[in-house]
Amino acid sequence: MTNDAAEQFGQTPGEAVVTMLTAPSSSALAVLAVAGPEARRIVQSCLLNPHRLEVAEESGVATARWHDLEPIVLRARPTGLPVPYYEISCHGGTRVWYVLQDVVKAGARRVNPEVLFDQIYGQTITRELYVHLPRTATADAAAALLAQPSLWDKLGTALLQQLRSNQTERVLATLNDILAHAPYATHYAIPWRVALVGRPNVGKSSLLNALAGFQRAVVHDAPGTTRDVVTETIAYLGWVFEIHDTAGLRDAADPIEAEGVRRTREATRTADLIWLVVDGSAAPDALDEELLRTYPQAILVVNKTDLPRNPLLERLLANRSAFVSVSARFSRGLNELLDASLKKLLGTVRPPDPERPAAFSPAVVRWCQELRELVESGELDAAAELLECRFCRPPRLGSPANEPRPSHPTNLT
Ligand SMILES: Nc1nc2c(ncn2[C@@H]2O[C@H](COP(=O)(O)OP(=O)(O)OP(=O)(O)O)[C@@H](O)[C@H]2O)c(=O)[nH]1
Ligand SMILES: [Mg+2]
Repeated sequence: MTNDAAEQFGQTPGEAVVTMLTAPSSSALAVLAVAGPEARRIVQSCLLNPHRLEVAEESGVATARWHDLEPIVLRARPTGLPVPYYEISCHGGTRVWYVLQDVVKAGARRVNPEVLFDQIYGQTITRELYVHLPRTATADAAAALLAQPSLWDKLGTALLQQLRSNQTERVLATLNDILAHAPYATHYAIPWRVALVGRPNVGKSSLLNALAGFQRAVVHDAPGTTRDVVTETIAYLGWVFEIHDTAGLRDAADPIEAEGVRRTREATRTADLIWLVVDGSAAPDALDEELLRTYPQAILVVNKTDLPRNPLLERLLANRSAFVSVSARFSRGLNELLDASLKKLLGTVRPPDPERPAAFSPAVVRWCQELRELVESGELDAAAELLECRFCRPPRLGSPANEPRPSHPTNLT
């Protein structure tokens, strides 16, 4: 490690930081990362068998015992990164918090993963990957994210060649394509927000429960049952939907219900998608018509299709090019509803794409836009520099030029 790297690492020379790499959850296993000039001393002081740290340094990975006998797996990467870096895999749940506490007591500062990855990877695609990876909630989304550094590495090299041979049109076409897909790629790590709206008693809460697979929201045959926004997340084809069940929309005299209606309108403002539910067995009323006019972008969901359809509904449906029929009570039509939703959001029905370089975070979107501006204004040297330092995974500070490039810190062998 160079002195520069040590100074860059934190405000206090000689410090170490610790962070949780795995999402806080009731998982069986968890991983902590300890990094910084003091990381070695700190980790060693927590081990019952401190010599195991040397074994980890020699072979990349070793089993060891925490001072209270807890078995752990220790990974080490002594070279290739700007600072000493260790990973501790231990039991998850509440157990990992004790291990974390021990590391803090031994002198490490607890930080968010962003701080640690900033220091190790700088403003690069790899940093963006590690910051966003724990936020993904499906295996497909995680796979699509994990593929990004090598996809961008390859694409970056191709774009650099195109820049050097003045093929700016090709570079711009690629960047435009990536930016056009950014609105969905950013959802690898962020759920799609869906607001369930409709007049009271049409079966919104029942639909939420059918999708969640358990009785998340109270269902009742009295209109005005749901007062607050009730949220549940579900996964479908690798995407995550955060569904917000809302109070039935009507002019409510009751002040609590009126507040619920205000929150419903708020939820529709921040949603990526609106499901407007109507009761297929009942005659539509003026409120249904008004809601259709208020939310022309919504997917119309006709519920209670297990009951005979009310003939008066035809007039309401006649003005709509598409609608989805469901029965929340019998969990029918749910996949069709989710397919229609993906089609609306993505233009297609498919899982996150592990083969396409994607602008999957706000920072990556910004870099692509900056790159496009530089190419458009003919500043090709600056564009090449931006490509190299953000996307092409150059050897890191402190690693000799002939050393392999650093890879995923959990893949240390
Ligand atoms: N037959 C039938 N009944 C349903 C279906 N979905 C909901 N219901 C019934 O419709 C009534 C209202 O259901 P809820 O899910 O509470 O309706 P809601 O739209 O959330 O109502 P509010 O919270 O008052 O706005 C309940 O008696 C449900 O059992 C369905 O698919 N088929
Ligand atoms: Mg409800």
